[in-house]
Amino acid sequence: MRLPSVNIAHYLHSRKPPNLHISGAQCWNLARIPTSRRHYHATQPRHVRSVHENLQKHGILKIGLKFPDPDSEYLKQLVVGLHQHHGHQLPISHSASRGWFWDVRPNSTVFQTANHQARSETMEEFPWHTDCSYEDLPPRYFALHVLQEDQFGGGTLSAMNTQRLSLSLSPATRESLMRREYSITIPPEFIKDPRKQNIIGSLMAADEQGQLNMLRFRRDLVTALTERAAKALHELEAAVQDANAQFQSTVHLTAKDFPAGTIILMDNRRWLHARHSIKDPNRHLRRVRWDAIPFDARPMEQ
Ligand SMILES: O=C(O)CCC(=O)C(=O)O
Ligand SMILES: [Fe+2]
Repeated sequence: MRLPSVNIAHYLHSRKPPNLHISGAQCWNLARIPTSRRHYHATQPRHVRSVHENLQKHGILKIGLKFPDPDSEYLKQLVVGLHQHHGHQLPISHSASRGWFWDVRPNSTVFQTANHQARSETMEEFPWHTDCSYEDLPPRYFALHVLQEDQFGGGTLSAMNTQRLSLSLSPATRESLMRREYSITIPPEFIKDPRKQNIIGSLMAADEQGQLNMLRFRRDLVTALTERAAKALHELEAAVQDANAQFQSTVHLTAKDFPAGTIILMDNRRWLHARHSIKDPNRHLRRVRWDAIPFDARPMEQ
């Protein structure tokens, strides 16, 4: 079977009108958008469509803003456009003051949820994961807007394609991962109802085309509830470590590839991501997650 290529679409802004070049594996798709119009293009149906199509096709997309955007206005308008023209559901507001946005930035004193430091407020490494695996309705997409890159070379963001990963698993493991035999603990800072400390569900699901390529995963939160689930989880973990060791299975975005003004958008079910530990306490990303839908609406259970 032909493996999907690792492909990130990359938009750059220049004076030319929007122009999308699709290139082969390992290359960038370049779309040039006028700088003078600032956030205006994020409201243009043609631009929003190309972002939507790239997200559908590749599940990962990189956009370079060539203008300062400290309030992430471009991203806000883009998410509204994806909602208006392509049926993406709007983000759910965080309790924090920034509405849809969450600041991914080291901070040891002021937290965005009352009294709890989220791990995105630390300088720690994040092993391979998808976001909000502990939610009944995990967001289908997320975006990170770099406001200040790590100037000391830390904080590399990596991405791993889940379809490739799934092809490396045995059929029995894939089948086990699709069963609702896993408990996923809700981190304390995200508990909404004190009576609900975990969810029960599957870790893998088929997409709308029936392709078994959707994953939710954050190892430290998952407990297998049966012996076969434990075996499958073990094989999944080993496959993630194997893929991690293979250069062609992952994309690594260093601070150099990911300077201030860059936005990365990802399909949270078709790509796992990881981040290296941060070296620069001033590194600052802004995150938005949207289109929260059930993960395993069509489980294959017996
Ligand atoms: O800091 C990063 O580069 C990624 C952050 C992340 O994965 C998260 O907040 O879930
Ligand atoms: Fe994440």
